[in-house]
Amino acid sequence: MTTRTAICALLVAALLGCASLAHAQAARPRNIVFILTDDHRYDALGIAGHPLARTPNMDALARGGAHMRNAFVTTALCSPSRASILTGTYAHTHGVVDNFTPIPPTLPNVGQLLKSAGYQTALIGKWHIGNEDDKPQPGFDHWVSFRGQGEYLPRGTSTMLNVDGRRVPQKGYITDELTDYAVNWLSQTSRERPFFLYLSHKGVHADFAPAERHKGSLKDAPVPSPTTMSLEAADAGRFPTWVRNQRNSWHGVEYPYHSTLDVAEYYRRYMETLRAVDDSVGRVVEWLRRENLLDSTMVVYMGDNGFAFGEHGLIDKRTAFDWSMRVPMLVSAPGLVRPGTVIDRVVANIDITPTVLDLAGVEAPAHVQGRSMLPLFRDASAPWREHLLYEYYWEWSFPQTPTQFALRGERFKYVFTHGVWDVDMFFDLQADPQESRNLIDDPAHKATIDAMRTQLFATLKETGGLKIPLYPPIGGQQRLRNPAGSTAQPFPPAIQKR
Ligand SMILES: [Ca+2]
Repeated sequence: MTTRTAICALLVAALLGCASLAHAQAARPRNIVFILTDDHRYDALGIAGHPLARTPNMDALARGGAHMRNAFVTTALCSPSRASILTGTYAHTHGVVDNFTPIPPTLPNVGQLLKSAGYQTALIGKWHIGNEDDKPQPGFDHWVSFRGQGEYLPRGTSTMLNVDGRRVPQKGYITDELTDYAVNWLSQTSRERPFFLYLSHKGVHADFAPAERHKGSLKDAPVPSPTTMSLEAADAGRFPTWVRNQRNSWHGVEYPYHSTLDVAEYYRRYMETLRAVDDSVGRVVEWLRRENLLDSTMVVYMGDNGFAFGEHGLIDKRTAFDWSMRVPMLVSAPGLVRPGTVIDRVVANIDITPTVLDLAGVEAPAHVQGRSMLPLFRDASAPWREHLLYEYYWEWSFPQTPTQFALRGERFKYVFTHGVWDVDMFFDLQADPQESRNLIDDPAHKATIDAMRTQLFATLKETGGLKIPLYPPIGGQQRLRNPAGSTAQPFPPAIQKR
């Protein structure tokens, strides 16, 4: 063997060694850190180019792994989305279609499944499934939560945390305090078994309250003004009557929360509040780095739904517009996800449970309706779903948003509205990413619209969704209109007699 051949042989052996090491790392169970934030819209990230975003830690997480640019939730509302994350099922399967209904005990959550497989597990932060109940749920060795939405800052005895069943006063700003609890628990975990941390922030849910250190930090920053905000834009875009009417409602720019709220200022406060969540991501990642655990841990960051700041004349979430159903999703998993990966396949909250189970080598139960994303991490062109099913069920409390079912593909979206005398919606997101033109009556798209409607109902049928979950009304209704705002809007031209 010549010297050159020997060097080549050594290089090949070294490369093979690296490959088998990577394989061994990928094959064995890893630690899992799942960080969930509340109402974080998909584009509110530095890497997404948002002018108000100050998210260096989230950006670094994405750069070190994957940015899932077409990540969605299957229902854009806190409790239903969380129940879908925890069980890997659609809202029509778990039945949590409002913020009051608990997950049925027949559907084990991902904590239970990983704990049974030997993981050390903790849930720290917002649970908010089943209304005000914050008692420890099965599947978590350690539990830190609070009732309902929780509070950003302590307010005497009304802001108590539930720590493993004990009432403990909240001491400080909630995002920082939850991170303290998370890092403290991580520090106590054994290296003998993998861990699963579910860190679920209250931030950035309304009413936004930034940490003291971030207050006013964006006060002079210009706020993007949505091109779809005006009534003229809604008319020109051929939007349904319910969309044009909602602008003058609790969830509209003309009467937001039945107040005179300045939506641009509200947006700044939201982005300032997000900065502490970014700090939290940085602290958790730094702890993993210091403990030399980054390489053996998958970190997933995502939002539970989006939020509008004037798009289509609306605020809030619930609808099938992208600002509502699309969320940030960032994945770091050294050895499994190459740094700088960008994936545009349509992934969702229901894919989280099957993905982490796959990583842990645990078979997903038959009821799981999402898919493991691990094949996509290896090869972004791997076989995958073409469209994602979205659903939202009308709520008594907020009657301005009707029941909606939608199919979202990488290019097209079809939205079927149930229970109102109105038109549906169809968007070409490649040509019109801001969803400014409803193409439902465009003959050029008729064949695609018909095919997507057929597929929507086929998907609903296959997944047991041809039913409307219904519960008795709870609480009051936010149904007022502002007499000084827009009047009732006419029927869309498409359903006026010609
Ligand atoms: Ca939410």
